[in-house]
Amino acid sequence: MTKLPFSDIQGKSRIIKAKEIQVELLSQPVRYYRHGWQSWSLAAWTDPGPIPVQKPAIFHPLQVDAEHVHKKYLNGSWLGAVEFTDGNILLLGALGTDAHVSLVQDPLPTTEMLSGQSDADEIEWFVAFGQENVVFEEYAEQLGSRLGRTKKNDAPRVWCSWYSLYYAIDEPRLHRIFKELGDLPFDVLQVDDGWQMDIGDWQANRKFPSGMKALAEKIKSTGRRAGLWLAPLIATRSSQLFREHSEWFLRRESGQFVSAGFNWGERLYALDTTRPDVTSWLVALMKQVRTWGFDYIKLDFLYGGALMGKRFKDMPREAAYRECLQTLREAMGADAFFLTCGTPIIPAIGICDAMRIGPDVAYHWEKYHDAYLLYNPTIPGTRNAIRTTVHRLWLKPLLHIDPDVAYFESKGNSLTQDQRILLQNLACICDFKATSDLPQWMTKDEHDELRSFLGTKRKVVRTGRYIFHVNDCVVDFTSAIELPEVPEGLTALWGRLLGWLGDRYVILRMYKVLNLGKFRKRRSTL
Ligand code: 9PG
Repeated sequence: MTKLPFSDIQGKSRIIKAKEIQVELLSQPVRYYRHGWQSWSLAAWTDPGPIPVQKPAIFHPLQVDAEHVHKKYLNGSWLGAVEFTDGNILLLGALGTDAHVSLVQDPLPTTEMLSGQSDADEIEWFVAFGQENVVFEEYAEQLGSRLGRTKKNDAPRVWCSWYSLYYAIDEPRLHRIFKELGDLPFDVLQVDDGWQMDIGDWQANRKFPSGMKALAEKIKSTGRRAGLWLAPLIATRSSQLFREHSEWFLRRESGQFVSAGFNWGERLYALDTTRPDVTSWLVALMKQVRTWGFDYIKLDFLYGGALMGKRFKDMPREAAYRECLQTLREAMGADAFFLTCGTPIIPAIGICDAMRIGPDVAYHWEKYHDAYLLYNPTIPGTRNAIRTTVHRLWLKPLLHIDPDVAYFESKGNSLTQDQRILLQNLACICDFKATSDLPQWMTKDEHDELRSFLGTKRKVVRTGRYIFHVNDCVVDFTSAIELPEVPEGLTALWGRLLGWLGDRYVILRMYKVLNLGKFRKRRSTL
């Protein structure tokens, strides 16, 4: 254990090799920067007290780091920081994979400490005190020189099928939309979830009778790159992959399958990516996608490759994940644009071109039951997306950061104009422009706004933690940042009941029915 007195880091940053490290704080911090594990997990400055464990627990593997979610003290993945009354911050950050930072009390004498722990051997730690932007910039710089930087050109401008159509995609509908997008300046048309046979079975389903090669060709005939979504590291129990190769899936020491959470109305399982047969299958899959003609590849639910379990190769879980990403990258080729989503953050640096850095946006700002009853800041919702994304902007020098899509259409959208404009400005701040809006649903003005958004670069200056000047307009994200109040009394009880029902799938199945209703309604307007 390496102990670092505060006086050792005043005025200079330090890089220290250790398996465990503790940095003593001189005074009580006023805020704590918690950094969630993967794209969707919360990253935010919060009060230094604990916040409730988000619910339902069945989602934990796909929303947080399930290994640390029940810890009573403040903690985060790879890094942690504290802010003092004078506005300066102290950051402790790992420069490698498989590390965790907590804010702990040393009982004798009572002092608080930032404590870093590596699950692997000794790693390098970055420690710095000072102005927030300077400290994070230096941390990113150090990460970049060890893990790599992948930002080359501007990020492509993307139209993505998910946020307007969800599962309501099929061949004729997509063909029509590709045509209706006309000459809007998109570089990529990306087909999201809904084309595949099952999660695990990555062949075209019945809705795409001409197959995926024909679909990619259709996109390319519009003069754009073809993009495709896959979730290659997980599978549902019903998939052919799981039924035929259950031995490929990650298990615990006890032999039980490791849960990768719950989605698509089903339990999810994760591949053991250290098995040679799994690696060959993944390589063949990536090559297949390239052969079809897609070269913008959005790989999602990637956390599945970094869950705790007993692997074929005995190695730390995040190092295994990084190795798998490297294999995927090599298989898809250096010329493919590789977007990671649902990805553990630090292990993906230097490998992918772009990374989703927050939860999904949605047509709503925040849902009462998600925010206040389940206390879930990870679930899709625009407020959740903005909050976490704004807290991860420091990653920008390393790779393209994806804040998820911006909306222009107001039809069927419960976001206010101001909230939509916040998303549009966030896209400009991230330098990553994507939307899912359908031309036929936009008014003439909305269509023009989208064209100008895609066609012009806005000037961005950051003037505060949450305040920016974008083309001389002040953009203030404060309204998205605050976390919901901690539920008490009856609300807390009601939340617990809802979480319990969720864990027993009752609510989740109801959700599926409700969502299907939503998709049907949407489809009928197409
Ligand atoms: C397709 C979508 C889109 C989207 C991805 C991902 O339960 N969850 O917490 C949860 C989070 C995100 C999510 C789905 C579920 O969305 O981020 O862009 O590709 O999958 O299914």
